[in-house]
Amino acid sequence: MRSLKRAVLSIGCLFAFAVSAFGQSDLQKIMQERKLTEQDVLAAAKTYQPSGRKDEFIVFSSGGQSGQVIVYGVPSMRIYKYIGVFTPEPWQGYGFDNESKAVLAEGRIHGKDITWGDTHHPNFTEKNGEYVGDYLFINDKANPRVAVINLKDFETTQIVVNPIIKSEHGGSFVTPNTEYVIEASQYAAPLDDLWHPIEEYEAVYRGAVTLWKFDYASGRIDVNKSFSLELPPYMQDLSDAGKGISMGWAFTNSFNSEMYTGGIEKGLPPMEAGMSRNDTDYLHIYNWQILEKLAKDSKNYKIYNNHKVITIEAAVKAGALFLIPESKSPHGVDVTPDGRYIIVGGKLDTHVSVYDFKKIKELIDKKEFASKDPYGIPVLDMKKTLHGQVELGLGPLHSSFDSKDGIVYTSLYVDSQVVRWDYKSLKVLDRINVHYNIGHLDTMEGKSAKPIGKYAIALDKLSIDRFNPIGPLHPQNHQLIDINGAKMDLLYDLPIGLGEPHDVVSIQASKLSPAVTYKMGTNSRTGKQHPAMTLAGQERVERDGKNVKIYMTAVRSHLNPEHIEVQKDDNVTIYLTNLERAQDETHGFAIDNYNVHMSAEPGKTASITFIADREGVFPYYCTEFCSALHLEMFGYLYVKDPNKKYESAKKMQLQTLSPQALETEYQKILATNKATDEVIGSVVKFLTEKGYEKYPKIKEQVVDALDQYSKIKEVKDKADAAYKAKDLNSAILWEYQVWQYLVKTADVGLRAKNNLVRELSTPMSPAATRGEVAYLEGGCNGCHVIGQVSSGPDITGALLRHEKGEEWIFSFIKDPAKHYEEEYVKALINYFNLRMPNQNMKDSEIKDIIEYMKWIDENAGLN
Ligand code: K7E
Ligand code: CUA
Repeated sequence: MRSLKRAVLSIGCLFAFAVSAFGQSDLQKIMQERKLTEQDVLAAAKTYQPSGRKDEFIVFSSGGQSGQVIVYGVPSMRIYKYIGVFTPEPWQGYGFDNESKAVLAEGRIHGKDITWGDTHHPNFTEKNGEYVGDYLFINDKANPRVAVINLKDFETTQIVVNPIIKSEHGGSFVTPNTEYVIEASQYAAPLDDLWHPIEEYEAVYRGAVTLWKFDYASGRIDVNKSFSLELPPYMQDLSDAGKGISMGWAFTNSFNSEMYTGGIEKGLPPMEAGMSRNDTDYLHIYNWQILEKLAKDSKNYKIYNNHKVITIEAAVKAGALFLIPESKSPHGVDVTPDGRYIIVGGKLDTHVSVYDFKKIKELIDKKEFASKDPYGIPVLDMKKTLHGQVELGLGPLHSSFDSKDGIVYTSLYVDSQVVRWDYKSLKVLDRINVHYNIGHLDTMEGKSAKPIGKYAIALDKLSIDRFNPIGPLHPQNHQLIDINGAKMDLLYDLPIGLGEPHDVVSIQASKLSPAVTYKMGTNSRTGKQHPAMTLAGQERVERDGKNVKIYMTAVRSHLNPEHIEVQKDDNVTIYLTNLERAQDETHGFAIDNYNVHMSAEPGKTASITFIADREGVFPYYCTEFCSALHLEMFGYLYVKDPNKKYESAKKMQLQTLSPQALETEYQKILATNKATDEVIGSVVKFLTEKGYEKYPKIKEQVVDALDQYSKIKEVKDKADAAYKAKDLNSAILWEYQVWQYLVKTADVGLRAKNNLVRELSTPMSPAATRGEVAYLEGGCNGCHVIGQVSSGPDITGALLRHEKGEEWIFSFIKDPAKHYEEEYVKALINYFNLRMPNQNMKDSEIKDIIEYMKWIDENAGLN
């Protein structure tokens, strides 16, 4: 009852909204103490999100070697989630429950579990080149794979393994209407998956680009409708899809037109020397719309590992594949929002090259080629296709676009800078230092057909001295840059302590509409109803030989069943359905020592399977702190060896309670329940009278509260029946269960009431707000509880209890002793056995407190 009373009291204090009242002088004091410049404070003001405030943009970052995706907000740079993708992630049960194991199993390569990934480039589904925000794709460079993440619940639902290449880099880039997800190889290797000596490099080793077909209806990549294009062993690199005028085309650069194969161990110059010998490498230009048609006729492709690979020859013949020289050791390739220009960076060049697709297309249409490469692919003249080249600085890599026409931002790896420039006029406009060695950068929705700009994020590879030292392995540094003004402005450093994130994509938060809970019984990895969905009352154990299936439910704060008995070496599957409908009421499930864990968000059904190969008693428990009685949310798994004889231990004789004592305890819990129920009654009355139904969020809470309340009847009947049968022990336990439901109802109900009062109360004036601070800081709430008589009188209505109330209260607070002899005050002193002390308030503070008291009176009806 204690905690409940306190909860009721806190409702009394519900006018105590959080108020921060830093005066100017306080701010300056803190700036001095913390050595902050005005610039720093401005940056803080631009990024700080007060409690409860939401971010404007959501950023999805690759998690690098962690094989995960990191989700954070802009401008706050607060991290929201790590999504398990290629790597087990215990919190989400990813890789520990059967449903997610099935997803990870899709990522096996030739039957081998691959439990890590080198994630590089996340990308959204697109429509007309704009981000849709219902799915996210991400590639694994190390083990050529692409994963699909459903943004309804931010869970990975599919992994596809590239059937022909050994490594990749240029994925996962999406065509303008999500027709295909592009994945280009990195290190050339034989496509037939057999041994071939390096001497056969030119003859047999190949690169490729795979076009994964995305099927919107199922939200999955359709492997059967996907195909690849064979490419020369030039070490293909990053890619981007054309749009607008370059719709249908895609672009992939490369860095080994030399076809150098190294041999440092044989005394030959290393790869790095041989691969940067030529002045130019090749930008690959291919048309996926033509390739799509070629993939329909078997004379155009070869089959490797059940997968169609269109030959270079067929692609060239159909006019679907061309090359253009690009500057030494190029890196990023980015198509402008209108699709007209293609911007290529060069790791060893100070220039970026801007290719004009119009010029490219004219040359292709006129069949005007400068030469052919050794594989017969037409090569276009570089100069004739260039719009121009711009000297940006050392090591230009990746580009991202602004909402302003022609404006682009490019990262300089070696110079550690972001450069703002104009790709139409080819002029450099501004540059800013970043810390340090930036790889990718991203402006908001900056790689879509409609960039928003506003902020840029620099993904810095090295953080060196920017953070507190945490050992030799340093975090990456994601820096937020304000790009609204004429000068770029560095706002915030976010250390990323999970792998090396190569790239991020950002989207307006308003474009995402994730679910709050699951439809009851959902298998989150398929989105379909789980065949083992278990509703209340359907909990059961089914045994078939050595296979034991347990259909379990979870709801605050118990798992059902609470005891499971199996025999040693049984094959056990536990299906868990979280029956909650309330937002954020997740239950986790683990069995000690058995390396199993699952996360069941409200409505989800998940399962684990294991061989009970160790005899003993194993507690299982809920792993999310889901309620006050979360620790009680557990049970026992008993694993008994059928081949063993067990001697039962002697029963201990414990003292039991006398019948009178039981009766007393029973009456006590009855009284407690009655009192609690009355509190609930008053809360429900308040909510109903004030029309809670008009407020959807509050209505949701009330529904949740009543859901708990509705469970009472059944339990109460059991209590009554037990009492009738003179089984007082059971009656008491069932009454305690009634109390559990009552407390949960009250808990949510009071939260709803609190929120409703906030909705209904009139806004506080600045004076009243200051007054509340003075009231709280002055410690007035030590004796006065609003809406209640406690160790001092209720201050509600105090202004009205006196003639010239405001004047009297002012004088009383200022100098209470002056009034001690007044009859009214004397009576109060007698009653409370306390005198109102002099709090030495300033006049202005007293005036503010009076304004606060007026506001209390205005809202007194809500108390
Ligand atoms: Cu430049 Cu893999 Cu996109 Cu890293 S890649 S930086
Ligand atoms: Cu459910 Cu803790």
